[in-house]
Amino acid sequence: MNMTKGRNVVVVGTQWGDEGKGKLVDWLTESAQGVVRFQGGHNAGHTLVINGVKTALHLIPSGIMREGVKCYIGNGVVLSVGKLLEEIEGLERAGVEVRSRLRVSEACPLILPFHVALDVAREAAREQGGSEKIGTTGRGIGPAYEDKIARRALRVQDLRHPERFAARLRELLRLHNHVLTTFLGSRSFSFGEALAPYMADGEVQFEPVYEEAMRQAQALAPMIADVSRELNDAHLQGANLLFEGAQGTLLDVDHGTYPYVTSSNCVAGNAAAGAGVGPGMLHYVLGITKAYCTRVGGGPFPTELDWQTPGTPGYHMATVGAEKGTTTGRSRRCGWFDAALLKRSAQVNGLSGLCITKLDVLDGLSELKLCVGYELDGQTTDILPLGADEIARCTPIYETLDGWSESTVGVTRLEDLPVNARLYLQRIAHATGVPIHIVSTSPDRDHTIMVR
Ligand code: 2SA
Ligand code: MG
Repeated sequence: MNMTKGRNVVVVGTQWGDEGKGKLVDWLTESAQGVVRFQGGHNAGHTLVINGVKTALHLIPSGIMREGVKCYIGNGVVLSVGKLLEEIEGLERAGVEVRSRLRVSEACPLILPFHVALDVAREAAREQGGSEKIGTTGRGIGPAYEDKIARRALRVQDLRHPERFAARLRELLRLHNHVLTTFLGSRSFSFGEALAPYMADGEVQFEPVYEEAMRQAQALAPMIADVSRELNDAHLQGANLLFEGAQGTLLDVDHGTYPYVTSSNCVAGNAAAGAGVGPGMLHYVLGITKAYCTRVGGGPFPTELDWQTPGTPGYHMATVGAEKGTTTGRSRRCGWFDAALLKRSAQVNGLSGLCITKLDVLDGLSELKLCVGYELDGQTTDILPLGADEIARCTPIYETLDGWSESTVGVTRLEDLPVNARLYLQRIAHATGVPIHIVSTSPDRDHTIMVR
């Protein structure tokens, strides 16, 4: 964990996102020279308060808040240039210098307005066709990754070649407008105001998309880089790099609760592929883990509680934990800690250690349940199965532990935690098979316990 020279750390969420990665990345950045995003897009989010100004970051690594730290957006990220520029301007208004410290991979696939239209239309079609919505963030993430995998995406580097860009854009629009008008267009729904400037007759128009992209290209140009090469060079010069995962392991497109997942690999291994470095450059994997579970959007959640009725433990988690999404403001579903889920997460990430966050939210609950396995089709299992249908059929097997009434807010030494809180942590480490290296006891960066 010691960030001596040339030691690189990957930070991943081990549940369904919103585990509190932002605080830990900010805290660890003290010993890093570079922070790297390697997957996802502006569907991620955390709020920072700088000099009294509230700024939500979705794309730019939170390392940007530390002077001198370089920030990288790797090839694995799907990029909305418009949203990136908005974020840069927001930070600059708060007095943070961004442009000289931010590097954006030329290999990032672009998110363009038709991706957002497709995302919105598909969700509406699912709902109207009687299937459960994925509950996407509506940011065009899935359709942008589809274009990447189908080898037809427009990428950051194409912005440098207006003619090539225009030709490919026309092809993409032919394809996607066909889908929008024939397959999805028969359903009645609204694309919303944000898309209005690009749409006419239910189709996305070439001119506004092209012109906007070319304008944005100029502003982006100085930040476009060969991020893979820069990271390898920084490593050779002894820099400590921090790879900042977005979303969480159970939202990973392969290992999550498929199809209720995001469209990228959120697991630690993708830090290498999504940034353009070798796996040997990833030295330590920190799994950020909430002391209970939350998820936003659709899909199975074995330990979900009633989180809407006052007086229940689920309501306690939702309200004390202020469980609302940063990007969309949606309420997060809440439930008991799931050690069998975490066992899956530990395996697919190769976790070196856990950071338990929001322990203080559990203060005052008289008893705590911890899921150690499931009953599935008459058998028991100690690890989360693969795929939404199997997971939906799981009945959790719980252990019950005593809670604690003392406040743990702001505690900075393990021995100062109530004995039942320590027992709860011990049980988590034992049941998941991963040592706990850090415990966070409030959003404040100083309220952090280093266990070793
Ligand atoms: P998408 O938009 O295609 O990635 O959505 C697919 C699923 O992934 C979930 N997802 C998330 N879950 C938790 N947090 C996320 N980021 C924001 C935040 C969310 C917000 O940090 O607070 O503000 O609502 C995130 N991004 C994607 C999503 O809910 C779908 O289940
Ligand atoms: Mg978040």
